[in-house]
Amino acid sequence: IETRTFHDQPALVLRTPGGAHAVVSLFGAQVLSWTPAGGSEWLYLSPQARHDGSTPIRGGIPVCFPQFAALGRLPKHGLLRTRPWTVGEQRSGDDFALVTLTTSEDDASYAAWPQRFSAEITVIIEGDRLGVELEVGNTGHAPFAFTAALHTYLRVGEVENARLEGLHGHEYRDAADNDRIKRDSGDALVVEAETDRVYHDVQRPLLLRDGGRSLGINVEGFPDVVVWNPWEQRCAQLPDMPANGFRHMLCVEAAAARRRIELDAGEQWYGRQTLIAL
Ligand code: TA6
Repeated sequence: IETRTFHDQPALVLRTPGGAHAVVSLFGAQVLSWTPAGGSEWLYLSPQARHDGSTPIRGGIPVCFPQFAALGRLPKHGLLRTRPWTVGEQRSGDDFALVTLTTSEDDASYAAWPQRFSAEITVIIEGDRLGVELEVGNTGHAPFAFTAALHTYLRVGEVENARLEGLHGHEYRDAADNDRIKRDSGDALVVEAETDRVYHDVQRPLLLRDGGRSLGINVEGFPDVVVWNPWEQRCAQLPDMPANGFRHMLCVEAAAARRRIELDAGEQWYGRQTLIAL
């Protein structure tokens, strides 16, 4: 584990003796790159992403808290993806490397959302796995409620050729179609148009097939799964995405979006997403 600059911003670089590798930016505690041992990059980072601290970084795994998307009055995706985090624990062994980053309320967050909280992101790489855990504590004296997500941008060869399995039969809210509630009926989701869905109460692991490689996606604590691809038109409106960027990414996000999570004073909550290269 070493602290380095990545696109001129401080970042932690994790490596295991077996060849797994990840980069975690201190800006937003955002994982920006992950290569499993013996494999290839699984995270999409836009080549036009801005790394100057002025906007969220487009790609990797942005942390959304205490608000997912525009489900409230706070800035989109909340308050944590545009601030520097503090490095906590760093540990490595024969086959793993682990780092923890922390943050808590400050004057700006308190002005926007008057709550006292602690947030911790733990990133672990181990052989063919990447684990990312968000832990939230209510350090104030009154309960609060939040929505959250690990907004994971997965890298795919060609999005129309990728298949996401495991969502069959689930209800979802279709944000690309006036928030209509629908039910998934295909055996695999193939993205061929703008897609912005919140799948409710997904208990099963998911499988993403991308040409010759596959990725298992396991989630604990986050009840929902968001699938997002902006497709051509919306992608063209994103200044930090190349015109064809949407073809090489698919967001599959571990989320708590449908219902808010309520946390009493002094309580903690955590949610975890584990990616397994197969
Ligand atoms: O998670 C899906 C979503 O909420 C979409 O609606 C889309 O706008 C995306 O997040 C990206 O948001 P951003 O603020 O990073 O451009």
